[in-house]
Amino acid sequence: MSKVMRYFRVVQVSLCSTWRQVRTVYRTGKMSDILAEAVKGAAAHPRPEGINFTYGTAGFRDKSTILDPVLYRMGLLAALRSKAKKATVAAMITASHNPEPDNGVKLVDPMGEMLEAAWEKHATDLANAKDEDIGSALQRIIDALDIDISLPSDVFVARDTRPSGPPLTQALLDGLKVMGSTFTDFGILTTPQLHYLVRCHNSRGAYGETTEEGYYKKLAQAFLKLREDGTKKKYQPVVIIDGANGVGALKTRKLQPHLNDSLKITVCNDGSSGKLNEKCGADFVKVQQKPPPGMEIQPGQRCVSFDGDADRVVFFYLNKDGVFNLLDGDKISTLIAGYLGELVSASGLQLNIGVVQTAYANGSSTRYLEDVMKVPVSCAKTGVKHLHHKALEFDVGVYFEANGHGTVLFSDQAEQKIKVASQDDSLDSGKREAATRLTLMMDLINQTVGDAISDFLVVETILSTRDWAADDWNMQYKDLPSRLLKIKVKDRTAVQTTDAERCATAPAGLQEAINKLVAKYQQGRSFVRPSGTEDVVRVFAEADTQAIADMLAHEVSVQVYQLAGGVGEQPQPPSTS
Ligand code: NG1
Ligand code: ZN
Repeated sequence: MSKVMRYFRVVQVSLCSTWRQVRTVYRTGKMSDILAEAVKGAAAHPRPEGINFTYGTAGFRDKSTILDPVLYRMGLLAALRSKAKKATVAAMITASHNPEPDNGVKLVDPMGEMLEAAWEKHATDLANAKDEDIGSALQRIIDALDIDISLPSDVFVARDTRPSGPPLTQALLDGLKVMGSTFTDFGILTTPQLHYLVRCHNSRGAYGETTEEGYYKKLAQAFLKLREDGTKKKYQPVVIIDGANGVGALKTRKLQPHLNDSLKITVCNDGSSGKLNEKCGADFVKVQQKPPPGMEIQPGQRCVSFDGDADRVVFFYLNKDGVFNLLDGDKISTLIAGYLGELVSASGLQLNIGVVQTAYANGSSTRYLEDVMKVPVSCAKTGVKHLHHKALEFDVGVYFEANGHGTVLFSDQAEQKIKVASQDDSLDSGKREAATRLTLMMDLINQTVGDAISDFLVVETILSTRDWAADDWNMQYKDLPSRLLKIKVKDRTAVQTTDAERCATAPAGLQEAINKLVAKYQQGRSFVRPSGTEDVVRVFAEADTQAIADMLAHEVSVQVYQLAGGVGEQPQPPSTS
């Protein structure tokens, strides 16, 4: 090295180390100010003694009356997450399908994904830190992840229609303000709309316009282009939507004008009288296997139920004999996978399509997908983040929970190939047309997260293209009867599972007992797992008749009650009347 070069090298090194020192002093100074402010701010959001909060499958969820300190702390954490990712993140205030007095919060990552799993622990630690320990809890996260506190942060915020939403939003904003974060409060949105907006923003508009109107425009434009002219023999463009008395009803009304007259939508349970999720909504319909009371339904009429934050959707109808038929997440994923599979074949593209389900998927749907449709099926743990993760393994990954929460993911490579094919003049028109329809389907599908409004439009598109009535769709395969029960136990973590929750590893003897019971029945299947959102253990059973599914679920419940520390009265056998 020449003398001159050496001189510059020395200057460079000393400048770098001086800069590092200045930066450290600046960061430390700024950090101690912020941490002190965060502790001071906690005085207005005191944490109650004796409660342990956990960031579960759907963020924090609890009685709204105790959540104020959690929201404040999640404001602090959201700002840190934004600094760590050097991008805008989001916080959604909702308790989804749970009763109106509950509420919750979940953080959304920059591309609209769920919060990275490794941060769930930080969220739980911070939520459980004593008021005076907030500073050190934040410091631990900052040190562990080497977050530059002097970076800017920006957070999008939205809530569902719960009356507890505004004060909880305020608590979250207080946390953001303490951190000096900028934010946009979008007010009332569906959960998937917020996921969509944060992705649009961070992709600098490549995913769409960062406005609520932009969301409706993107979906409606794709929907209208996919709609074919001509009268249909069986498909009727008429639906009734049960909005669960929540945000889905409000937002469907906003979508309607964008759809022109292509679809006649009647919205019921729109919040004008009933309570959120009370005797209505996707969860009620799925669990009770019946329509919400008060809905006037003609035989064959397609009905659609959203949940309280409109990220789940199920369809149902009464057949000509008035018998209730549910078209749940499994039927939706089968319908979508079948249609996308056809488009991919017609386009001539080499893309693998797979379906991801959970153990709650109806056994008939899994068999139909694997044996008849020849589509690979993966089983993931409950919670969409697990399904989402597995769906990324396919070029086109269709994932749905049986309860109606799901979407489709297209890999970057698949998206690229499809777009190129749609504009490739050297391809024959059939191939190009199929690729064009695939690009429109990609626009219609909210790839960030399950979205009731988007999924509903996807299903309507496929039914219309196939000229199918609800009955035709339902006939693809026949659901096995099933039963889902919940059992209260002293400590739900006493139940532990493996193999995507299909096998219980604790308490000792439980899985052996389940195996023995299952072996008694034709097509019997049962598994148990601790809920991630409620303080219960869930029991699922399936068999060839409803009476047997009910009996198996009951017998397994008794085993859970006896072996896993059941509380209250022992489960009673199902009534046979
Ligand atoms: P838990 O409470 O962990 O079973 C429920 C649903 C999940 C998922 C989450 C999040 C069932 C059996 N479980 O989870 O599928 O949707 O809520 O909302 O439906
Ligand atoms: Zn929901």
